Amino acid sequence: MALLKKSKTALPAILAITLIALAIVGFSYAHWYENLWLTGEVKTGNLCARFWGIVTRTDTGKDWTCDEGFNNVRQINKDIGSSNAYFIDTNKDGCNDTLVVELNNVYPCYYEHMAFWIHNCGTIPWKIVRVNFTTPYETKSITKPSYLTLDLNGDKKADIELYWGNNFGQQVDPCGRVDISFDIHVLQPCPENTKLKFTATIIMVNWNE
Ligand SMILES: [Ca+2]
Ligand SMILES: [Ca+2]
Repeated sequence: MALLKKSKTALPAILAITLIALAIVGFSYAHWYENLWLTGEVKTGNLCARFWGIVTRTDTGKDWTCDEGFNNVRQINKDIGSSNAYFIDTNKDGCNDTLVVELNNVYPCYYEHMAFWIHNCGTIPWKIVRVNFTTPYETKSITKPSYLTLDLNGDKKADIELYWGNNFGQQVDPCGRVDISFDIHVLQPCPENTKLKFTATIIMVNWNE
């Protein structure tokens, strides 16, 4: 009887211990999950990139020209063409994401070089993976340093060639920034007396090493 009585009292005790144990496990699990969540937040962090400062241009007066393939870049004694470049916020998130380039009264062989900075304003490193070039008539993407041509007036003939170089795949840490530059060479089919325009959008991904 004593044994039976003991076992009868032991069962609820075991259940109670089990329940407490489960409660402790549940409690711990909840805490662990919360910690994981917090850790997860830190790890996913805030991916932020923004253009920094201004776009510098080589043509600030007398024009520059070059030959095919950006060879023989030289300044000439005339100021006919000009360029303009500025940043816009296409998705209205308060952060400029796209570069607009305008070419005014340019002509075949006109050369321009532009440079700007992109700043890591977030909490995690990123790298540039793609640049999309858009005209009203076509979009082209590059994922590595590349030459490309763009049709800016819709006649299916390329009006400019571009060379976009550095910084693909380079890790940029929070608060860091990268200097990006590209060349423009106006080609023979370029229309006369026209303002030509294209945009470049830069796409980053988070990059944790
Ligand atoms: Ca000029
Ligand atoms: Ca064209």
